[in-house]
Amino acid sequence: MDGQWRAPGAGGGGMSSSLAVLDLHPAPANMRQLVIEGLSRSPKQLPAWFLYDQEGSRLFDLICEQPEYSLTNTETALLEREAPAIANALGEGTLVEFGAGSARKVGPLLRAMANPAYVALDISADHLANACQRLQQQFPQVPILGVCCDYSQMERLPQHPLLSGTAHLGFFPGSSLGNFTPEAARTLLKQFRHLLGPSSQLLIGMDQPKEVERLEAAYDDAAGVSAAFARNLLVRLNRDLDGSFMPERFHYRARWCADNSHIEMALVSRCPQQVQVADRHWHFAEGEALITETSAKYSPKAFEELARSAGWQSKQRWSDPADDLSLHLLVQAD
Ligand code: AVI
Repeated sequence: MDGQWRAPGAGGGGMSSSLAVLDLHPAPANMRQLVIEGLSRSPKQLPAWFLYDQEGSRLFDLICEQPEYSLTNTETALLEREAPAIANALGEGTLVEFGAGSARKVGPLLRAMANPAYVALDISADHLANACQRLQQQFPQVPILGVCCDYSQMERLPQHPLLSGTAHLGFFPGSSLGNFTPEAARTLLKQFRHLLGPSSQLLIGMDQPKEVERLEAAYDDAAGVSAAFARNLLVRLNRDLDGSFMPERFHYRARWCADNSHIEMALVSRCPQQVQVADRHWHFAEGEALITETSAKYSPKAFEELARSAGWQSKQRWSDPADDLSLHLLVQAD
């Protein structure tokens, strides 16, 4: 393994010896190629992760504070309320969070579990170091490892004392699986199963279908933050791939597609226009959509079926009082 161990903030003093960050140097994605592929499709669609440059991440945090977008607050409250029961069902072991980001959801579990250890996997080295340091200050007794990696491409979890001889307890909150197509979601669930290994468990947060008005408002809030989040994609393409998008020539649309049980978010061209990006010219007809993201909602039954098709079996489920979303605890099916 060509990873590099370092204590984050080395030289800054005050770091606990139970915190380490391992940088596996994930290969940078070929954005140009992905844009060419995405804009050649019909309808045009780009990978959702393009939305998350620095400004996009800031806007997403702001979306989570909008009254219409209750997912984050509901899941956080559910985790806090049910942490003792979840900890009891999980038993002892190492929590492995996939795409930990700022790791703001794991706190209640670390508080409730007996002798927890925590491993955060994320593709952004900066995010990871900051999140791990903040958590270590909050939980000085918990051994923490940050791993900078692309977990979707990883062959195995790194060899490390926190990951050997302990049960692996996967954690994937935030309904992030909903941003994948069902096929890609199945592939990812299989990858989690492979990485976590036999006898592991996976705790995963999934948003559920609800009234169309509520869903569409959650993804098109009155303050316009969701729209700004989508439009920032064009700003990013202009900056990173020498694009010529004029964001004001697109309007934002979020609509529920019942057939796919997903919200589709798109920027819709206000007029016929020609745009240059990734060294090519692209035509947009008036009313033509560029899909920026989809967000699938799974009923408990639909999610359990998806999980089963990826080799996971449902063990327990916790839900908020309105039954808007679920935390599913899965165990390996064989
Ligand atoms: C990250 N993910 C679960 C969000 C969602 O609800 O699908 C992304 C998002 N995009 C716009 N609003 C929220």
